[in-house]
Amino acid sequence: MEGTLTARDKVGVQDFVLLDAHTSEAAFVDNLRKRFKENLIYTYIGTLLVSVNPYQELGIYTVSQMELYQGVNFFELPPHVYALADNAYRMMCSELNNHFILISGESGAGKTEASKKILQYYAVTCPMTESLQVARDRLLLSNPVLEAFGNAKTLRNDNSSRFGKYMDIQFDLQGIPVGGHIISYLIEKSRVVYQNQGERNFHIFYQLLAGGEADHLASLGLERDPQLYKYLSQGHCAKESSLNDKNEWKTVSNAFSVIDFTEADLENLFGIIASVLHLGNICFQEDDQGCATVPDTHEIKWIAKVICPLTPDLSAYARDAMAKAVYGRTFTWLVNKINCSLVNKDDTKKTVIGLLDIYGFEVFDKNGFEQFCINYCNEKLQQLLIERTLKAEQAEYEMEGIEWEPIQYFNNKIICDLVEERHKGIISILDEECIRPGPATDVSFLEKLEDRVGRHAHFQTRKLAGPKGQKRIGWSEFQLLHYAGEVTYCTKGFLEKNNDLLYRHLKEVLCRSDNSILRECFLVAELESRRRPPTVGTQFKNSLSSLLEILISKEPSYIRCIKPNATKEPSKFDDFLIRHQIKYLGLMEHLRVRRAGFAYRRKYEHFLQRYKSLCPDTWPHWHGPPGEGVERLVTYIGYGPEEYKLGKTKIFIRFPRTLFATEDAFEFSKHQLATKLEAHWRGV
Ligand code: AOV
Ligand code: MG
Repeated sequence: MEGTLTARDKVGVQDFVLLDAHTSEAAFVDNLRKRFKENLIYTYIGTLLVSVNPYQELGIYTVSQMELYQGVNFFELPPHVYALADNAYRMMCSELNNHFILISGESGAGKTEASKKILQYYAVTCPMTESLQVARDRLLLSNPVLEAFGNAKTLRNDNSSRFGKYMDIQFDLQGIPVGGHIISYLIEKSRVVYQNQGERNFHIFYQLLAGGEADHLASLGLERDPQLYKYLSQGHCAKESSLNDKNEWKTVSNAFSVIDFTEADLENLFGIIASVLHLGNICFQEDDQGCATVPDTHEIKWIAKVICPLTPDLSAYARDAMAKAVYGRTFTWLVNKINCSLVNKDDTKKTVIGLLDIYGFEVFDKNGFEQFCINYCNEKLQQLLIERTLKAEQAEYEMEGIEWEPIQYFNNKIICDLVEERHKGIISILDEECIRPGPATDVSFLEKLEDRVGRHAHFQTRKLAGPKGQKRIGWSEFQLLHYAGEVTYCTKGFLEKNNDLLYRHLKEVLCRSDNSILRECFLVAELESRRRPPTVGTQFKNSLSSLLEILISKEPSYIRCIKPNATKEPSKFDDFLIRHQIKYLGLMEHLRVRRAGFAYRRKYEHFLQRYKSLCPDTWPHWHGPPGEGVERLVTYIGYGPEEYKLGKTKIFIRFPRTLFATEDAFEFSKHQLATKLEAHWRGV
């Protein structure tokens, strides 16, 4: 007995549900820390997987590890991302239904790595035929391409995904991966023209310069040194030692050849990448009339001519808007192109596992329009989680015929409505300000918010808080009380970012470009249309609503990723930072929900299989119905009537300590058995 207790003290428990009831946040952190110190980065809350980024290679993603987890019951082995991936896969195969795995967490927490591990797991363990190998390889290789164009070095993560990603992996009825589909969300276009100190532009620019053949670069009019390009050097870390741009270029080039890109596609694509760099180097000076002139016209002549009638400031603004629009739409084109290569044309029935690698809750010192969108996205996903978790629990209790007390939980629909409700929500109010004639400003937007949603319980501004408003909110800020806590947003830039306008004559130029990708991205129909394109906020709202529709019909699995420290160091566990994430990831709440009914449930067969050695009636074999065997077993080991309930196919255990004690007894009996066997072998 003592032996197991010591082990638990040292390495913690592998499922938070096994901690004592009323677990405090401190106990939660403590368990996570114990495990992290032992390099045990995964822990469950029931079927949810919590993962702490180890910032080091742990040797736990080998093929033999994959084989170990293949086809094994979820709780039989230590927690692992492979166990979760395998469980979803097996359920999909046996029940022929669709699944998704939602991976969330803050920047640098390990979401993208987790999604890659899952994809690799399927690539290695799923059955395969020779003719479908190409489909599998394309699925795998879509990653480096998307990462090259959509990821960048930031202060928080050297390989930070600057877009949200949902990827469906399609399987045929034999469980072979046969195709896929990717949807991207809100690529961070502003990075194309500006980077903070210590950050870089998207990887692809640096990779092309470092790895491209000399004559390729010459044909694009590019020099090898990234410092020569304004769009690449503002963060002062163009040559980042931790990133190997040259090698990555090889990986990306190879990926392009597998994913069905033609020579012409690549020529056009890199023509665009090069032109963005040239665009960034155009400078404007003022002439006698206050208009912009371009002193050095060797970079690009045509664009400069178009924007000259503007002042130098406006010209620079137009130049940047054009670079952002071109890059943003090219990224969308790229995703579509990859999707074409992942399409499986055979129309037999397929099931899917969707992987959602999406930005977690963001709370910075200054929060802007981007954080507003990201946090709104998290509200929606939280709603999905609560609904699905509770619904699933409720359905299971009903199915098993178990009495059950409803769980109290905070329904964050009220916050989703505050943001998204038609005509009334913050996005609608923002849109109104964006289109109304007359001088709309970020200040008038704030006033309108105060006027229209000022009385909402989850909304606050400095003015509304009154002189006694102790909350530190600036005059140009508003605060939302999100399900995960308060976040203060600065309205500066909201209107401009939501509008995302591009001068009409620039669009005209792009529609008529020689470059066929640009012509596909900027359609003449858009110029001819009298309808205003939807704003960024509304587009995002619509795409989230479609995402939710995609997810709601599928069976969920969740991974919550945690970043252990801000310095990207192995073995460093920063309590403060971790507590913060536990809060924003809603983990305590999840544990509570998970516990409110029955902490644990197991199919009779599995329960019996594991613990049958504890009762002489069931050991070594029980020949009757498994439910009766379990009843015999738990009565023998002394379960009280309040501790458990027997359903139609499963035993439900109310308190973790009950299962805990059973586990202890099991470990002890194993130990006894081992000692006996050892003695036997020694001939004692
Ligand atoms: P993110 O996707 O959650 O951030 P990543 O998955 O890119 O974070 O992880 C950041 C870095 O942490 C990786 O580049 C690895 O160096 C390391 N890392 C993450 N998970 C593991 C692991 N399981 N084992 C070893 N190292 C790991 V962002 O895209 O910025 O929100 O937006
Ligand atoms: Mg990522």
